Amino acid sequence: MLRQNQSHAITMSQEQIACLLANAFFCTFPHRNTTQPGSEYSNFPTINFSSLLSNVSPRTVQKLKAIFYYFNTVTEEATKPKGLVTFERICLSPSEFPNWSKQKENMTNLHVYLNGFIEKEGQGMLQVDFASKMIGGGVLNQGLVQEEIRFIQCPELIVARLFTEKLGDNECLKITGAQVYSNTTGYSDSFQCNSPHTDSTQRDEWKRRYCQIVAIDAIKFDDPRQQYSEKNIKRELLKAYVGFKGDPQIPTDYTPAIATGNWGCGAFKGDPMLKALIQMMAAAVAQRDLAYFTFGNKKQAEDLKRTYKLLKSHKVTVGKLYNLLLDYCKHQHHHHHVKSVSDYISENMGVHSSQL
Ligand SMILES: *[C@@H]1O[C@H](CO)[C@@H](O)[C@H](O)[C@H]1NC(C)=O
Ligand SMILES: *[C@@H]1O[C@H](CO)[C@@H](O)[C@H](O)[C@H]1NC(C)=O
Ligand SMILES: *[C@@H]1O[C@H](CO)[C@@H](O)[C@H](O)[C@H]1NC(C)=O
Ligand SMILES: *[C@@H]1O[C@H](CO)[C@@H](O)[C@H](O)[C@H]1NC(C)=O
Ligand SMILES: *[C@@H]1O[C@H](CO)[C@@H](O)[C@H](O)[C@H]1NC(C)=O
Ligand SMILES: CC(=O)N[C@H]1CO[C@H](CO)[C@@H](O)[C@@H]1O
Repeated sequence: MLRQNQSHAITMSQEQIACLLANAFFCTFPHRNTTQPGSEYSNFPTINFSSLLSNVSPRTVQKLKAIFYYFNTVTEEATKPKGLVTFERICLSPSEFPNWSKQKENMTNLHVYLNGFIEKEGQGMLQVDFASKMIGGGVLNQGLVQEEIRFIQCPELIVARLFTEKLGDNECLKITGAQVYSNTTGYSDSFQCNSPHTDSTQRDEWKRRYCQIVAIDAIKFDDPRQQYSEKNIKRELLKAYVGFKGDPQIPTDYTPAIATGNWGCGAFKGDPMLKALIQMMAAAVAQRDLAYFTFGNKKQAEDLKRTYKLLKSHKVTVGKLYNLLLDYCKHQHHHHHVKSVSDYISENMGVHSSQL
């Protein structure tokens, strides 16, 4: 079990995963029959497939199609995958938390992509899963946004629900070696599973596909104004940082860039610009470059490029940007007609650069 506050990894063969998922499909895991508060596994996601099988809807039909493509591929002698997959829970202790207002790092490189997908154009990079605390979110239910789609394309990810306890604020889950089994298009009600997919991604020396995904869960804001507070900004920074932090054994020159986008900005109501800045700061402290996908949103892509250029040309460090964001939170609390975070920063950057 990957329990809270224990950094630990599990590596399994793809065949073992298929066996566990076959059991999940038939709902054979004992003790995993209730999510009642206080019950034995209340702090874990559900794993048996009963909710998927019993709620017939266009969404679950598309999901099951992908699940069947997966089982076909893993049970056919000719296509049976013969590699491994690693699931690693990474936890930071308070002594490893950055002190954001004091961080002197400059912004790393940022490349904004108007089109493209994290899982496709982000190949070879560390790919961000906009996760739920309970890994996989609504994958075994009606959910069909970024995380759930990824888990449906790569059903091996679903097995993480068997052993990954709810993520704490200082933790992430990294998955190395997952394979894509289905070709899909669309999301939510437009989601369609089109055909089986043959994944020809190379394998590493552990026979894992060169594919690394990191699950980080953003805060779900009931009221979007809640995000403009020091406590919540710090929480999101820490979460992004634990996800982005490289392996200390591997030199930064060999550490791939991060492929991400509007993390926690849909149903979770995050402000896309604030979330982009938070991820830029975490990436800077982790010394990694960012590829940011705006999924066709042209205005956002331009705003982001402009803000990034400004930060670079003013040599704004992580600590300086952090202090600007805290000032912005105060401004938010004192004014009725508030500026956007990017407008506030461009107007106040000069003030801060002369002060610091
Ligand atoms: C995990 O560690 C963090 C940081 O030390 C702490 O705040 C949190 O309470 C711990 N959680 C559990 C469940 O022990
Ligand atoms: C759940 O399963 C356990 C072990 O199989 C059993 O003891 C328990 O009574 C079951 N609980 C419910 C609510 O079905
Ligand atoms: C972080 O830095 C600030 C400013 O110097 C200081 O007041 C604070 O105690 C530091 N926090 C930690 C956790 O070290
Ligand atoms: C940030 O960039 C400035 C010059 O633009 C340089 O002097 C400084 O050393 C850099 N800081 C770090 C932590 O690399
Ligand atoms: C996925 O399916 C779509 C629609 O059927 C098709 O246009 C596309 O070429 C397919 N992609 C792959 C990688 O098979
Ligand atoms: C057959 C079985 O164990 N079904 C359970 C699957 O999980 C859900 C949610 O935990 C339970 O409600 C089912 O009883």
